[in-house]
Amino acid sequence: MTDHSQAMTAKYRQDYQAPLYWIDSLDLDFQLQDPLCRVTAISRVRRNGEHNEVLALDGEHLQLVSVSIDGVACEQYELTDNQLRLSNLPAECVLTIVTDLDAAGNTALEGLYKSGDAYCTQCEAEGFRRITYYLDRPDILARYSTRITADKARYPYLLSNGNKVDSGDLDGGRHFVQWQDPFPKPSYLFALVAGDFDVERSHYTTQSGREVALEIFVDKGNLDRAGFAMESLVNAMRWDEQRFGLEYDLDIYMIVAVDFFNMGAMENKGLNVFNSKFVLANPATATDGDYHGIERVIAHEYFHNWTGNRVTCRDWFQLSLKEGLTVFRDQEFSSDLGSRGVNRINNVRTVRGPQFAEDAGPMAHPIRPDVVIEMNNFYTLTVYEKGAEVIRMLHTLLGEDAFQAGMRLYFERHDGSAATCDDFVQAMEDASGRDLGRFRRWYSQSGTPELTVTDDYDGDSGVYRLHVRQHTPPTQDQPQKLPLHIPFDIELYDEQGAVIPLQYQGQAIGNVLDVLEAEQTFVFDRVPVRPVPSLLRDFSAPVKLHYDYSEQALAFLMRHARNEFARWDAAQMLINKAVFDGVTRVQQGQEVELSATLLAAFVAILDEASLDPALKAEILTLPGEATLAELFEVVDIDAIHRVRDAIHTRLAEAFGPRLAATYDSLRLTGYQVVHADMAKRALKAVVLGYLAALDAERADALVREQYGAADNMTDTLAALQVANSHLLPCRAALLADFEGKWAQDGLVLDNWLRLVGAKPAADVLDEVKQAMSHPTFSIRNPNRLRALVGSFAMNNQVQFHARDGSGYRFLTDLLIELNSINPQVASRLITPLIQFKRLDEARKGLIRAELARLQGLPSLARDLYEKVSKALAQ
Ligand code: B3K
Ligand code: ZN
Repeated sequence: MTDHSQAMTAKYRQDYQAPLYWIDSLDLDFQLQDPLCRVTAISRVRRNGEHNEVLALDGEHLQLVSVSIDGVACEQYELTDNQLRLSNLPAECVLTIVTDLDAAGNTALEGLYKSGDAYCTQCEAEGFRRITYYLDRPDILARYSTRITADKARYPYLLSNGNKVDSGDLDGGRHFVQWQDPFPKPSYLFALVAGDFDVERSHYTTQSGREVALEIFVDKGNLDRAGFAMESLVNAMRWDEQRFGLEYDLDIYMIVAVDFFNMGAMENKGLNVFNSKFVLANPATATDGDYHGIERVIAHEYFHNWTGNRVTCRDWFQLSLKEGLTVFRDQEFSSDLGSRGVNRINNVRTVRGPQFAEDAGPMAHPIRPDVVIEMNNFYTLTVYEKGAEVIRMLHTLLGEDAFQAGMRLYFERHDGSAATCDDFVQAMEDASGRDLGRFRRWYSQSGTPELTVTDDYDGDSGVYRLHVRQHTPPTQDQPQKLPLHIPFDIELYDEQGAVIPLQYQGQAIGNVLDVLEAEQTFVFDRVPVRPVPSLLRDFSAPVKLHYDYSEQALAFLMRHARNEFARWDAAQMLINKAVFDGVTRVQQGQEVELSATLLAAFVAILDEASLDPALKAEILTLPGEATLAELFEVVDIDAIHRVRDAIHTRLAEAFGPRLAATYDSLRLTGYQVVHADMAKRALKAVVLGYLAALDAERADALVREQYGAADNMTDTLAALQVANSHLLPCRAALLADFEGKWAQDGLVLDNWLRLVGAKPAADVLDEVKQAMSHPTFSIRNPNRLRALVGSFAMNNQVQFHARDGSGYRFLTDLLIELNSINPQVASRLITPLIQFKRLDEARKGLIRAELARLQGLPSLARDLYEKVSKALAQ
């Protein structure tokens, strides 16, 4: 990166221009070899209209060998460190470019790189330019054919997109395979894998009768961990046919699990590449949570085949077009297959916690960003999770039938092309006849809207009024905000918990109110008593709700709300009130106290025999410290921690002997990955945590027993987590035992690394540093890093924010090292250092100094540059 200023230039959504040239087909030839791989790329280039502009091809970290145009060697090109520029091209030509690249030296894990012994690729967003010079933008759709040649013994499997059309042996122990992908695609969906694997095989017959071969490639010896991923794939294929009417379109669907991967997985056409974390599972190695994660990610990447691949994005500002929509689809899949309530709760936790924090920080952006320096920085919670909430709001406003009609129209109009978010909303609008004019602002406006609700009731007339005010506070990227179209789902209850029908002057009113203006009043009549309102049911919009609920009303909703999510949400609000109150008390040197109303409401949940244990577990799980921090203007890290702890202990005392009884009632014989059992294990883990708060000695014995007897990773880890978070006497011995058992297995060892990082004690950094010299730890492996350092920096609030600045310094030192190894991973880990606005002045000062240290680096990667400079501009 010699031209520093140019590399850091921001790109604006408004500047989009259609490409000057098209590329209709690309024939790739890969010679995989040491030390450099050779790539020959033959493209059919077609000028877009009449002009004489240069063809500027993207390329980075490549060694150019030769260029020819229509078979004639070309010397008249201009080469910079990120472009190959060709002038005076005919209207159509065949361009042949030969380059060399260093896959083994590619530690950024973008482009073609080595994961262990295998070659693999990651091209989204702009990694293809590290493979060959190309128009590396998503609106260039070409037909690809790919020929791969490599040593046959070391790389018996040579894979790429589409269908295998030829293969054969060559001299010198080498062989080749030729692939052809019939579907035109953008370069970011290209994939290549070469290696030696075990293969899990199955097949699927689509609803129209197409036979599809399914193949999952895993490292040798891991075949006993591939079955669940295969089951999930088949479930996803069936679900997409049933719910969305969408079926698969190639003869083969391949998934490859690799250990070195920057994110979860990648939806390359016909050849998904996965982080092995989201493929490999058996009861001994994976937790229930891991199984859920695999099911979700396998489905997510499969669903991209339509929402992302068949219809792709015109430019990267439109990323949420595929990601928000595909997350919505995977959420619906998980909800249709499992518990809708529990899924909703967990999705909302992510939005209210880390996504709201993103909105409040220096990286705030709309789900369709307006300006980007490094595209990899915009694979965010806002684009993905808030993006999915925006799709969910459309679904709420339109209903399933009109929404599906909108999807059909979207595919009718845009299949095989690159589209925009506006195109999507237009299809929804045209298919449903609903005016989505104001709704479109969700795509252009950043930040978290706040709804402030008051109400009044007139007993004589039976009229009840809800006054709703909406306001979006300014964000770092956007000072001015406009009113949005907010679907506001409500229900009213009488004092027995019966639903009061919503009506006005003889007209029934639906549950979803259209909040459109800055201030609006909704009037209901024939309301026989002052109702208890259940507001923002199912989190019908990604907003903060302010309504002055009494503790009694919240306890009432915890018991009576008809909707599982609303019951959980009432419990959250009750805890939030207690935390808010508790922090004030602690700051004044007083003890934390909980009201009898709150305690009784939580005891009643534990006692409710007919309640799904999974939902019980969710309700009884206190919000995390980072989420609680969202409640405060100035965050008192230590007070929040103490208050949360105290609430946990008070609740444990109120539960008393019920805890041991519940724990015993939840013992299972044998391990099965089915909802009913997962629910019991989840509740058992929560109860064990309360037991530890109540009676550490007793808990120590129980934890040892559970750890010793467990026949599955879920119970094993639940025991370790309680030992770790309560620093039980057994902690050191159990952790050492676990480390000894799984020292060779990186994925399982990640659990140990997470526990080490989360140790709630002042010496945690010593243990973290020691863990970094574990033979299975490598700074080059993103999973290991995220497990250890991510858990320390994101889930160990008190120690990471230690007043002496040691946590900040540790992370910054690491980021400096990572800046040159893997900037993408560095840029994810920096999050807790840039979201410092609400910390006290002393901590802010310490963090600013560390960020300044980063900013002073002579070769700061774009990824970190963008975030550091925004953070320091706060
Ligand atoms: N589309 C990929 C994400 C690529 C991230 C690039 N930095 C996985 C997914 O969302 O399905
Ligand atoms: Zn995705």
